[in-house]
This record gives sequence, C-alpha cells and structure tokens, in this order.
Amino acid sequence: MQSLRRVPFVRVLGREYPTDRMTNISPAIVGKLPLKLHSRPNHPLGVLRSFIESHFPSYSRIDCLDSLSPVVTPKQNFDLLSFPKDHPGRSLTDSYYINKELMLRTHTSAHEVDIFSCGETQWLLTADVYRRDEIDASHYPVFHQTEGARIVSADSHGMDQIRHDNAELEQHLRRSNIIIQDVPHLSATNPCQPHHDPEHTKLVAANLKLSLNSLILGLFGGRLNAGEPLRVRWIEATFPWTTPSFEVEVYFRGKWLEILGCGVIHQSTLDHSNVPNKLGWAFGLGLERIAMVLFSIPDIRLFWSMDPRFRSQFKQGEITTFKPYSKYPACFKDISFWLPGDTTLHDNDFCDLVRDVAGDIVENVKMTDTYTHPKTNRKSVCYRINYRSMDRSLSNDETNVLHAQVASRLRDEFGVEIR
Ligand code: FA5
Ligand code: MG
Repeated sequence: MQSLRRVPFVRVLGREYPTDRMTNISPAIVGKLPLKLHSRPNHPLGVLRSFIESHFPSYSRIDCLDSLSPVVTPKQNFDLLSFPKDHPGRSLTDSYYINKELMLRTHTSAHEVDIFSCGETQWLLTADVYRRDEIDASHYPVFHQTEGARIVSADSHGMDQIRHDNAELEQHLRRSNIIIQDVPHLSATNPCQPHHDPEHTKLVAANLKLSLNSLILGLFGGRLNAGEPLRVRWIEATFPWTTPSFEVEVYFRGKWLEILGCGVIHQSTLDHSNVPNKLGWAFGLGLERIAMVLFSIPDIRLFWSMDPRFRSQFKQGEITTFKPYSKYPACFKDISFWLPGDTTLHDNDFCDLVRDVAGDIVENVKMTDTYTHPKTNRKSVCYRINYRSMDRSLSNDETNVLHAQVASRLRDEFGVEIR
C-alpha cells in the first residue's frame, strides 16, 4: 500500500527488504504472515489439514524446507509455471509485491518446482497464500491451500504402479454411495501434451481423479443425511502448468462448491525441476471454503478470531459443527469522494486501505454509487463500509475515529476530495 511504498524498507518475517514503485504490501498483511493458522492443532484449518494428511499416509509432508517462505519470486510463482507475461494474476491489483523482485505467493503451486527438485515424488504442502481481493463473508486477502502431487517414472514400470493403484481405488469407490459427474480424461479442448503418450496420460488422469474422489468421500461422505449420495462434479479447466486440467465441485447443503483445481503437470515444469523422465499430477485445494462448509463457519474472518468462544470449539481429529454465539451490532458508514482528474482507484486498493485502518473490524465493503459530473466530467464514488467486531461491541465514537482515518488516508494517498 502507498504508505509502505513511501518508506525505504519494509520488515517482513524479521527481514528487511527495500521498497520500490512496485511495493503494495500493507502493514495489515505483514501482520498476518507469522500467524500460521494451519499449523495450530486445535484450529479448524489445522484439523482439516491433518484430516487430509491422514488420507494420504504414504505422502511426504513438506513443512520445513527453508525455501518455503511465503516470500517468493515472480519466477517461482508464475514463470516456472508458464504463466504468460500478461496474465492478470501478475498485476499489482491482484497480487502483493514487496518490491519488483519479491512477492507473496498467490498459491502453493509456487513451490512445485522447489519440491520436485528436492527429489520428492509424492507430497503434500499446506501453506498460507495471499491475493488482493474484495471484503465480504467468503473473501479474505489471506487464505490457505493444500497442494498435493504425485509423479512416477514415465515408463512401463511407472504405469504398472498407477494401474495397480487405480484398480484398488476403483474398488473402494464402487462400494461407496457417491455419484460422480465426470468429463473425459482427454478431449479436443483438454488435450494430451505433445510429447506424452495419450494412454499414459489417461492412466495418470484416472489416478488423479480416483485419488481426489476418495479424499472428497472421506471429507464429506460421512456428513450427509442418511442414504443421501455424495455428488461430485468434474469440470474441464485451464492452468498454465497442467494439461489436461480440471476443477472439482461438491454438492453440499444445496449448493455446488468449487473446492480445488488440478491437472497433469506440464513437461516444462518437470524439466525445470530436473525430473524430465517423470509423469504425474498436482492439485491445489482451498482449505477455508471446505472448512466453512464442514464446520458450519459462517464468516471467513472467524478463522482469525482470538475469541475463546470460537477457539475453544475445535479439537484435533474432530470435525464438529460450530455453534454461533451472538453477533455484536453492525455499524454502517458511507463515504463519498471525488477522484482527482486522471486517477483510478481500484476496489482492491480501497479495500486494502480500509483493512489497514480497521483490520478485522470491517465485515464488508460495497461500492454503492458512482456519478460523473455532466459538466466537469469529474467522477465521484460512494462506498458503504460495514464495521462490526466479532469479539466485542463497538462504540459509535470508536467507529467514527476509524472512519475519519479512512477519509484522511484516502485524501493523503489518493488525492481524493471527500464530499
Ligand atoms: C490455484 O490456486 C491452483 N494453484 C490450483 C492447482 C494446483 C491447479 C495444482 C493445478 C495444479 P485456484 O485459483 O482456482 O487455483 O484456487 C484453488 C482453490 O483455492 C479454489 O478451488 C478454491 O477452493 C480456493 N480459492 C481460490 N480463491 C480463493 C479465495 N479468494 N478465497 C478462498 N478460497 C479460494
Ligand atoms: Mg478457480
């Protein structure tokens, strides 16, 4: 954010980094980096992570490689995964940059090449990821992903291994109450990679689907009404470093929920990892979305709450239903302002500023109006900020102070004129 761009150095996880014109990381985000919710045993994210890990007992858990800091290079996050140079994910409005050379990872895939390069062939990594985003009950600029991957040798030996595992997984799933809406392993729009044998790719894609269907069954299967089948839907997708690629949705409590992306890893990514003779798959799964559904957690900010009424409800090894406690009253405040002539203010810039001032006290932010003056062509916008603490009652005075800070920082950092 602007305020940090103006200081010469920013301190992140105990290290100092020089800032430059790319710096857009905010103090609110810097404060989240040490928290590691996914490593807390009695936190719903920790409970879910352990559940996933116990489903893949023979996979390495990657959690202490030195190179796995959330501070990564754009090369790790994008280039080694073949993201095009003009991919929107690279932009300052979507990602947090410390400076032009370093950023916060936007997904756990940023470490695929590091991990394969260490010789790991089947592994799981759970970590915090960072994306600039709007503010509401299901969006937060920090969330958590579990990445999983498996590679085998791209020869008859590797394929025999896969065939054997597929037969076992198929048998397990055949006995279960699951309805899978599938798509073909390969299609004209989701093709085999040029140098791969289509039969091998199909075996690997089948192994990917079977492994994930079985995980999803483990996570959701026992939590449906008696007799109700689990419904899972596979959809064709695109990711720059996998082909074919898929997304998976689960039908739970009346809604389709997108929970993960996955695919057969590109040859170029395996070449970058010095394992050119392997073939395999990777997936990346969003923990908050799944945890919100499994534990009935209604607001994504609750994961960050220190309130013992939240924290004391969860225990390692148990997926339990969250019992909501009474909500404190909300306080809506509007702010309208004129933008200076040539400036644009991205929604994410506004949300980051509000979050920096008010932290988790902001429940959501909505743009409620825009207006262009017919004579001067000046543009005015109005946002409505909903302030509400999850942990205590806010006084009107306290909210007014926060709101005044939002106004004054908007003036200082974006040159707006408050109406
Ligand atoms: C990825 O991040 C890819 N790295 C996934 C992947 C890994 C593909 C390996 C291929 C191979 P995506 O941006 O769709 O993809 O995010 C993956 C999952 O993270 C989503 O399915 C969703 O469950 C979760 N997710 C994405 N954005 C958010 C968000 N803003 N808030 C909460 N969860 C999110
Ligand atoms: Mg997606």
